Amino acid sequence: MPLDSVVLKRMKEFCTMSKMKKAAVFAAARYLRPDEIQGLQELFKSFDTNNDGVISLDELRAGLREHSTGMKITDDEVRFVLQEADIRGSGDIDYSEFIAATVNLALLEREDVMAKLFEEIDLDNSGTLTVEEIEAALARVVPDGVQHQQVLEFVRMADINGDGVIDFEEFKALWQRLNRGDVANAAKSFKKISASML
Ligand SMILES: [Ca+2]
Ligand SMILES: [Ca+2]
Ligand SMILES: [Ca+2]
Repeated sequence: MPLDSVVLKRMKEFCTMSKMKKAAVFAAARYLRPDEIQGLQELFKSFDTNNDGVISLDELRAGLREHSTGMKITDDEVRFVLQEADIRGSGDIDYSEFIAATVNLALLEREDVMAKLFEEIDLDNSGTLTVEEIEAALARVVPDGVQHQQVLEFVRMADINGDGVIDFEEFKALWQRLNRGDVANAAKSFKKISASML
């Protein structure tokens, strides 16, 4: 059975995202209902052939080759996908990472998903996110964290009213902007990185 081309496209998109965006997608995807990701769950199982809950390099290679009939996928390309999707750096792709890499980003723009993610980051329940709160949230997802400069840039980009913190409206607006931009740029940048893949 050929792998759904939409899912492949999402995987490519994910591989070209910044580390910060990957962490955000990963964190938000945890708030989707099981029925919303059922197809992806089954796809994960089809990759995880030894059923140990993670996709190893060999399983990823076999899965991608099996699902992309007629297209050649090199070892370098498989390693590239593993490296980019393995956001927590364990050397394989676990279930949550796989869902993050293949989820429909439009689902993550939903008000309830955004609200839950915002609440999770807003540790002191102030209704706004500080640089420190965002850094702490990122550190919980990606073990080696994200560069301070990148977080500052993110806050500057999102902080429309210029008060130095991000409220929920600013958070939603930035998220939607990021998603639109990534869709447009992903194909181009991925081509550069991995010319013939998928
Ligand atoms: Ca496995
Ligand atoms: Ca806060
Ligand atoms: Ca603000």
